[in-house]
Amino acid sequence: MGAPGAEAAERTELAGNGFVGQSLRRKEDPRLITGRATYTDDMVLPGMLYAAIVRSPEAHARIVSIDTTEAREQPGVHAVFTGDDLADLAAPCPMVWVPPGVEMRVPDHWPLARGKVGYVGQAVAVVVGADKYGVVDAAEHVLVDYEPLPVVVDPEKALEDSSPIIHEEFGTNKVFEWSLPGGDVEGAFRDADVIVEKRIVNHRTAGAAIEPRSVLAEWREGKLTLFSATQIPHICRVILSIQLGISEEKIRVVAPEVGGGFGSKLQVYGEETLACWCARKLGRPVKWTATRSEEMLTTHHGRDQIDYIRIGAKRDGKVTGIHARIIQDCGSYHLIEGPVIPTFSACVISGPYDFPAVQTDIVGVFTNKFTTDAIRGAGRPEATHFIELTMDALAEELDMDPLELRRRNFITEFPNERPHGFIYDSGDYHGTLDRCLEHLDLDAFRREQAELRERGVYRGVGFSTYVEICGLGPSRALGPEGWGMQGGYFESAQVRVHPTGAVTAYTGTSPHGQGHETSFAQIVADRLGLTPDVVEVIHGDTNTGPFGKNTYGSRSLAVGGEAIARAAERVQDKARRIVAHKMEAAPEDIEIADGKFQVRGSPGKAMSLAEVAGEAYIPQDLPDGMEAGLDEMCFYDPPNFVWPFGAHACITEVDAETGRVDVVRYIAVDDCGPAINPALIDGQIHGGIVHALGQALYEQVVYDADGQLVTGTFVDYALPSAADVPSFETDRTETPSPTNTLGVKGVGEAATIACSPAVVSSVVDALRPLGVTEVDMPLTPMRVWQAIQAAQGRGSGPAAGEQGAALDEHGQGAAGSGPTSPSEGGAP
Ligand code: MCN
Repeated sequence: MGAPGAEAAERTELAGNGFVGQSLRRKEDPRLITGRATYTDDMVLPGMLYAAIVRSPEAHARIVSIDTTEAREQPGVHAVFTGDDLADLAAPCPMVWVPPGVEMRVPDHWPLARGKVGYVGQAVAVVVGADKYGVVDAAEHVLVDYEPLPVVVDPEKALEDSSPIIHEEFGTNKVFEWSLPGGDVEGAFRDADVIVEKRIVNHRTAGAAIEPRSVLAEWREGKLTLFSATQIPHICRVILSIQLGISEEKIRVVAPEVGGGFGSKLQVYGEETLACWCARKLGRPVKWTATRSEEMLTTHHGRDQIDYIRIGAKRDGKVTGIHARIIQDCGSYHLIEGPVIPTFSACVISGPYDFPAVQTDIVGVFTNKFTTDAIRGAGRPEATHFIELTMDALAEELDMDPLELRRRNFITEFPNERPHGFIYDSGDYHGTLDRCLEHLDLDAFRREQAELRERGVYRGVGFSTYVEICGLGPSRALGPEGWGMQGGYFESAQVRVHPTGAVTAYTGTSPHGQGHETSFAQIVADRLGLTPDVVEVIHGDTNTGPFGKNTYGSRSLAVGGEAIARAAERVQDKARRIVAHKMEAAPEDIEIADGKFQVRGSPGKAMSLAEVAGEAYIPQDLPDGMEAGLDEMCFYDPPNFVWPFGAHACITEVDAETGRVDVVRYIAVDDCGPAINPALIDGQIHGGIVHALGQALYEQVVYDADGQLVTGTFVDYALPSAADVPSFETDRTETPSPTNTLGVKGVGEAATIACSPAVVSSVVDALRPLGVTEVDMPLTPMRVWQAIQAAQGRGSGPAAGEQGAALDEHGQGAAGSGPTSPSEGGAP
């Protein structure tokens, strides 16, 4: 179960022009901000047809009959298909986590429902026709007769014996149960002087990428091309090959420009398979693009955990153990990896603290909702949230400063093997907290807070010190014989110097906003004595470059960037040997200076990369035994995960009359190793904070008791805008990871993992004089106001940890109301 040891990677001295570490502007931005980028929905192919999907209005029902006659007769309609028509599919949508020794219940999940539906929005038929809007109208004419079945949406109720069963074949709604223990947890609680316990609801959220999902499939001469707004083109190709029963080399998957994913496009959705199947059947290209409501209904959701946490400690604050029981709402069917997500909570259960014993017990549950799967952070935001809020509760119980409690328990020695077998690679947890406090000046804030309170203004500060696991990851740890993921977790790269000296770098990663074209070009440029603008980085097309494992889990730099660096170093090494041969010098004496390969200290004895390429591609005088060409590949499988960390502080002001929360200051100090491009890191941190602020304050996917999605549009699902957040104060420390030669760790999810407990804790700190000790996210004005009323003994607001609260609240018309919604300002 444990990760393999962190074999120290030797860090190479960077040769060349020192572009690594510079905040270069993103190479990809000019086309993005001038509207010249091509997204899937922009594409039009000759003879292209459009698909519209008929979706279930019922959360749980048997399909009695589907009558497509009328729909087929609508103008422009070429075909209408149902689940029965797709009987020739070789396999349902796969779920790729098969944990060894665990009974995992995986219902067949077909692109079009067969016999029954388990969630509102489940696809039951597809209409294909010539007109984009005509097919939507025609879909209204598909008549489906449903026999409704009892619905269950609350995961804890779904586990009760009296609950309706969603998949009769299993006789239970339990998806799986497994534990990740480490050390003697029960002993740890026996030895503890103090035990704090909490129940924390980490509610359901949406990825909410601005570009909705979109697919365009084309068959030509026995070959399939799928253009898809996906994070995982290579993985998608493997899965399509299995589902469609087509040999993999006949399939090309292209991720054109992808307008954000945030995990929600780390998926192979039924619509991807369906478009390919329809295109093959009809012999015409078929496009489908989700409407925003379809996106909210049927693009996987995230979080949706109920967490029961216990932390034990001695009187002096030294923690003795942590135990978490996680109830994960999986929705009614799986997509590719949903059930594994809470395992990532378990990986970081120790946080940055030296818990001698840890244990996570996870139970996955079917409910009549859509699938949950990876959304930015995937399991680690949930864990940070429950660890940090429980540490705050422990500090309260011990009457100790919460930062002092953290400092007493920080891990200080690295590499550090945690009780459950994971090895933290490197860290300096005091360092990031110190830096955060340098920015904050806590004493000054406390004085200001006291003065403001005198005037009835409630400001508070909250902290989050976190560690995360990313850089997925060692195949030995994650693969079939490790956790049971059915795949490898290496990354691939190819660095090709063309005969003229131009350079193309192919990466198996598939960026969709992270800026790999820039940062990877910086890495290659330094190794080949070039400037990044002449290094072209190609990604997202299974027909170019080697097989890759794509972008998620903040893996691209630590695994894909390392692969690129290694491939570039292989090119550099060959170039050195060619130059040494031509200059009659030793390869070790060739250095990169002034953009050339030169004999050390002899600027006159130098060759440009173009000259080296000329020698390599017109091989008349190469060293004996050397092959022609200058083109190198690397498949890099890391020896360990990487473990970024940091300290965040949030200051909020709460209007005690209305419950409105404003974020006044936000300070983020993160450590993701040496920066390749500091501006890209800042961008990732900014976006990551806003993502988690959204969850903490505004966003919630809400289903009513009948399984109807109530938050189906951006009117009901409130995303924060730039106007709702302050200007963030970011800083970094740089502690290299010994896992890779770049020393880097991931940063794409770090801020999302860190942020939410700092926000909640700051609101509790603000309202402490009013007696508020806890509030569950999202901290909508209604919830905060109710918490104040309850603490003041005026009425019964929903206590923290009550799952039902969101639904009741929504029923009263408050949940999901956005930061700018007029309905939320006033108290009821
Ligand atoms: N970086 C760097 N130096 C470091 C660390 C990182 O310059 N020491 C840079 C990298 O070169 C890269 C960027 O930071 O350009 C992010 O790198 P990394 O942490 O490796 O993350 P990934 O590229 O693998 O991105 C995945 C991550 C995830 S899991 C989600 S979810 C997410 C995220 O990135 N979704 C995003 N950031 C997003 N940003 C945008 N704009 N859109 C999304 O959908």
